[in-house]
Amino acid sequence: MNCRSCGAADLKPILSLGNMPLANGLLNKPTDYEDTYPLELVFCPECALVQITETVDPVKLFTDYKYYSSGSKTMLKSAADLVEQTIQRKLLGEDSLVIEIASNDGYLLKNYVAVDIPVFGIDPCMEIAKYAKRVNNVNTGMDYFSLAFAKSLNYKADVIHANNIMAHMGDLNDVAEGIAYLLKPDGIVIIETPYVKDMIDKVEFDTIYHEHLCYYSLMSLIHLFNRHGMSIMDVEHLDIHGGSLRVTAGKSPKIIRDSVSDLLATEMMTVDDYGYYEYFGRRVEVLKKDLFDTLYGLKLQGKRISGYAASAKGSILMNYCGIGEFLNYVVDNTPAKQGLYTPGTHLKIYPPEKLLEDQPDYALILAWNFADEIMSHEQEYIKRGGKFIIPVPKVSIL
Ligand code: JHZ
Repeated sequence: MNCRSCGAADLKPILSLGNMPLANGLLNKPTDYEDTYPLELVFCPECALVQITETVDPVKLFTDYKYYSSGSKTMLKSAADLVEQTIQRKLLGEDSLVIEIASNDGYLLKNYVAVDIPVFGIDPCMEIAKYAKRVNNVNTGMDYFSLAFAKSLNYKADVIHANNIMAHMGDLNDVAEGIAYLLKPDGIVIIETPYVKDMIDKVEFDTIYHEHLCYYSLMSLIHLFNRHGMSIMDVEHLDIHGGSLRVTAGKSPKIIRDSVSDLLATEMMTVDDYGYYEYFGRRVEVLKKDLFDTLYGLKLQGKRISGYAASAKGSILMNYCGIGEFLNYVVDNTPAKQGLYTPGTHLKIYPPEKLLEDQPDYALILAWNFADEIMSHEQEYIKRGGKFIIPVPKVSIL
């Protein structure tokens, strides 16, 4: 295959996770049939984009999607803070327009709606888009974003948000061109995406799944956006989702902040160098063995273990590490996921209340990115002697 961004042919292998089920492919019954697909991570030496080779049809991935961003207080706060900053930065008001690509349940745009700034969300998942309209009063178009979609709208945006969606895009150049088309001349696009350097440094291998086609560095984003007449004006490194970049780009920015050159300097000889990825596979193997041995040891002692969070990353972690048989069930606060079964491992998903009812000895946090938030509202479980296991970046028991 050729690079999804620059088209170069000579992509270098980084890691193979073998054949994996779809990470959000929750099952109605434990006996339901499910497909698996290869999960191979590669690196483009030309533009530094890390990507997977397999492209699963987005219709299979997103038609029955059950991820609601509002499930995390951390996400809600981060979105509210970003909106507040953006309103001040662009002096937005009733005559402005804010568009969000993959607006999910409206968790971000609702903050603009609350202060009467016009918004338009775009999201292909019908149930979630309906929820955004019904619950958060966010006007949402049910579709995949593309240049053609951008051209079908007869307005332009002051601000475009694209949080946790660039990773999911197969045709990056079409999406970037669509963004450039949809921006007013002085409009800005604000993108948040998991940072590949955090993924490698913190062994976050379970964030590799078929939905995530691309794993970005600042450098790879610069290559992409420059190709479509946009420049990155500033960048922030956030803790969210295990480490993310928040970049702001525009068509003719007057100022490029030092944050861009500063972060770029730290990326030289790391994310742009194939050698940087050389030991990733071995570090993943070490983590897999540690996690397996830890859980196996606990089972030998007769301990009961549950999973906490039916996350996409949890699916990959459980399947790749072969630990599903050690867990009795998984709890998750998303009503749409409760009662279903985890992909590959077929564990039943219960509401979080099950943890106190059942009081397992250990709960493995499968959304380790929200470990603090999860533990903060499970203090009673801890008081009664329950312990949490955090698998990434290294196995720890708290
Ligand atoms: P979470 C998601 O991946 C989906 P996932 C997506 N593909 C993406 O790009 C990345 O994020 C960045 C539950 N939960 O966010 C809710 C509790 O039960 O880590 C969710 O099901 N109690 C768009 O799925 C799951 O955990 C809680 O207190 O790997 C979180 O999944 C909290 C905070 C969450 O990402």
